[in-house]
Amino acid sequence: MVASASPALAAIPLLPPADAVAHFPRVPVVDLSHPGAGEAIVSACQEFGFFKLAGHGIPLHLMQRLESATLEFFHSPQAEKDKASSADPFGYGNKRIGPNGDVGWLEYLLFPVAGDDPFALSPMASSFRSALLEYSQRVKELAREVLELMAEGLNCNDRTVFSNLVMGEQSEGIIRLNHYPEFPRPEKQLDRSLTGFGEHTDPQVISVLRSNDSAGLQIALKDGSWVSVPPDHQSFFIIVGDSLQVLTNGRLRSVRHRVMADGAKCRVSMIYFLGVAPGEKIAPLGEVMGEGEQSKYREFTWNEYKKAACRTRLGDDRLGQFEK
Ligand code: GA4
Repeated sequence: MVASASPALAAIPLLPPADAVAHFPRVPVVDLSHPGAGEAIVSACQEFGFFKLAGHGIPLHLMQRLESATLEFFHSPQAEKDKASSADPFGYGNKRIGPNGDVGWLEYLLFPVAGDDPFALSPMASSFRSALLEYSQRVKELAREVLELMAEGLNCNDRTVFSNLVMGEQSEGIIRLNHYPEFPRPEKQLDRSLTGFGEHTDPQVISVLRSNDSAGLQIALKDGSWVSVPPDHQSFFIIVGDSLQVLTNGRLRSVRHRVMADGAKCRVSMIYFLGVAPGEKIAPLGEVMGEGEQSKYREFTWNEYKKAACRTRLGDDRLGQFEK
């Protein structure tokens, strides 16, 4: 007998069951402490727009500190969590993603990262805020290192061409803390997979993702097929975003990805999205263009991109409208 889903679950689109999606047979791994990391980053970003980062030097306990504080928040009474929701995209959200009707089996917190004490005004406990601050500072420095190695790997004369764009005072960073809960008891027997976070590409330059040891992340390969990425709570996953695809005139590929929720074990992920400043032009950098190479995109600013993105659904191809 197939029991029917509770209303909370019924509203969420299904995804193919976990065993119908192949495991990523060879997840590219870059060890930051190895020589040749720059070339390895570039080749992974050309082929997949994605890689696993090991040897990064951020201690596990620092990641786990934020993970515990995050879980403590999500386990607090609903009325408490709702106090952290707001009209703009930032703050607490539940099932609804973005302004255009996308839904997924998750709840989340979204924070802008700007200034010296970006979370000072956030409505969470001070221990949560300090875990977030420590984590975000370390991950931002890590992102700098990755972007500088990437510039070297692309043979740029200036190794800071990418990092400078996301490290400025005005550069826009976002942290997203996602909680994909276990399904309610009756549904656990159903063996169904729901959309946790629907397929999309990230808008920014790069995203640095860390999750607990619970599966769910899937990426699309060049041929459009989906593979699931085995979780690794000690590593980060780096995701190339639309901005970097444009900055490199398509050499590095922004990767479509999604999260499947099977409800068996809760998944917690924390993602730091590193973006450029609002008025920054997003166009292929001279440093990466070959002699006489034409831009594949018409020029636009980050503000223009964001305005356009706000009118789209999660799965839409947001770069399409800027292609020549
Ligand atoms: C996808 C990546 C990040 O999670 C995010 C998302 C943002 C939001 O949640 O408000 C967007 C989505 C994301 C892209 C298109 C728009 C905006 C939801 C949505 C439908 C925080 C981001 O920067 O872009």
